[in-house]
Parts: sequence; structure tokens; C-alpha cells
Amino acid sequence: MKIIILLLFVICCMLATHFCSPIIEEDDFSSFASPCLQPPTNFKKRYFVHNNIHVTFLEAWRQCQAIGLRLATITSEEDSKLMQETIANSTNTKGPWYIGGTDLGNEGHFVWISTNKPVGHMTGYFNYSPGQPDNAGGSENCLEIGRWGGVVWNDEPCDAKLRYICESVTPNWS
Ligand SMILES: [Ca+2]
Ligand SMILES: [Ca+2]
Repeated sequence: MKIIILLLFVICCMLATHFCSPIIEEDDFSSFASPCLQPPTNFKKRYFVHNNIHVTFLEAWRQCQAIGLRLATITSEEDSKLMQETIANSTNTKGPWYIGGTDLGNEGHFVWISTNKPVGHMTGYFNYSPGQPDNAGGSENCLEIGRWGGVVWNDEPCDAKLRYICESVTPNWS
């Protein structure tokens, strides 16, 4: 009889542990599978033209970060049109400005430093000026926009002091 009671006690303890203290693994996100918590499929991009200081590419990268933004990426014709409108409405409409593309460390293979994605990734969108990027002098590793007017891109030495353009990307819940 004592053995049966002891066994029942052990089983009760095991059940209590199972139901009262569920162990959730750190990487178990199944509990977040509610439709209400799905990530948005649309994002709204805004550009911010900074004309007040001239900085190197890496300084521009950090300047954007310091105000909660990131150095601009342009991944579609729609982005390019938005860029054109934003520049037209800025306090200085003459470039060039840094945007976030660089082939530092891997010549000829440009990535967006803000997203770690190759330039043209998924969309195949490029907007280089004819003949660019040319890596002139063997040392042009950062992308600028607006050197010759418009919004075409050119590679430029990363230590050139230029104005710069940041962006914000926010979920579009509407
Ligand atoms: Ca280069
Ligand atoms: Ca160039």
C-alpha cells in the first residue's frame, strides 16, 4: 500500500512539473504564430538629405546611425523617384551626396552597408551613370549620387568629404 501511495505521489509531482513549469526553448517562436503578430509585408521608406556637413563615407554611415537612421539604399525605380523628389525639396539640390553602397574589401562587388545586401539584390535594380562604376585610380569604393545632376550613381574614393543621404524604413501597417 505504501508503495502505491509513493508511486501516486511521484506521478503527481511529475504531472505538476509538466503542466505548471513548461520549459520554452529560447528559439521556440511557435507561440508567436498568431496572425496578429505576423510581420508586415510592406515597408515605407523616407530619405533625409543632409547638407550641413561634409564627411567621409564611414562618417556618413555613423552620422545616420547616430540619429536612428541608416545610410540610403536605392533598390527600385520607385526608390529612385522618391530620392529625386526628396532632393528637389531639400535646402541644397546640388550633389554629390553619399549613399550606402560600397565595394570596400571586395573590389567590384558592391553591397548596401545598411542592409548587408548586394546592390541589385533580388530586384536587379542599378542606376549607375554610363561608364560607372569605374574604380578610377584603383581607389573608388563608395557610392555617391548626384555628382553630375540627377540621381545616377558613381563610385568615389571613400575618404572624399561629401554631404550624405540617410533613410528610414518603417512598417506600413495600413
Ligand atoms: Ca572599387
Ligand atoms: Ca567613378
